[in-house]
Amino acid sequence: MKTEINGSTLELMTGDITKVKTDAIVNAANGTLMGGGGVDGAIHRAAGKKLLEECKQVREKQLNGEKLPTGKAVITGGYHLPAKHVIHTVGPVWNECDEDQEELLAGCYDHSLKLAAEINASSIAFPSISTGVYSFPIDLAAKIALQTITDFLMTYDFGRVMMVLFSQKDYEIYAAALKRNDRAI
Ligand code: AR6
Repeated sequence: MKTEINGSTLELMTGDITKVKTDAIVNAANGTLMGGGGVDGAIHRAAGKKLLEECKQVREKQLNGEKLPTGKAVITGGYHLPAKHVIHTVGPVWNECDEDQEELLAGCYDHSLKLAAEINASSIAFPSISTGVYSFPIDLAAKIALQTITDFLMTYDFGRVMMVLFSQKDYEIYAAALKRNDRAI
């Protein structure tokens, strides 16, 4: 499913993000940037050891040894991936009592898109951030993701944004949210 927003394209597809040839793919990482399970593990396996080495450098030099805060993003090379760059972001862990989590999830998409624009990327692919291990409800996550991407595309002349969903069920949830998305008017 594809929609045009202000001259750019927002596209939903099913697939494995490690196989997508694009300027940047986004990793649903954790604050350590040292890899993990889910899409993070898949990206590190496909990119090879040099990705972890660069992540260690980013931790030391850009983050002064601290963890990457939730909702923020950093960029590295793609190494053995077909994507040129990997943008690592940390989604919120779902917790019903936390009022900031919607804003934090929106921050993941917004900061990743802005980093991509800074390096003059014109294509980017996102996984469904926080909806695996971090248990964010996928209906709400889809709404936040698509609204934030739409708001960005209404402001920036970007190119192509893809949401790469790992199952048909996730794809259908995002497709329903895209049909309801009224931000692109
Ligand atoms: N391509 C596209 N999507 C994928 C792929 C893939 N190859 N593999 C999994 N997904 P998750 P989170 C989907 O758990 O919830 C890690 O351990 C998956 O089906 O990867 O943000 C990190 O180190 C789900 O829909 O990320 C963190 O500790 C979505 O990607 C933690 O998990 C996100 O699921 C982050 O949890």
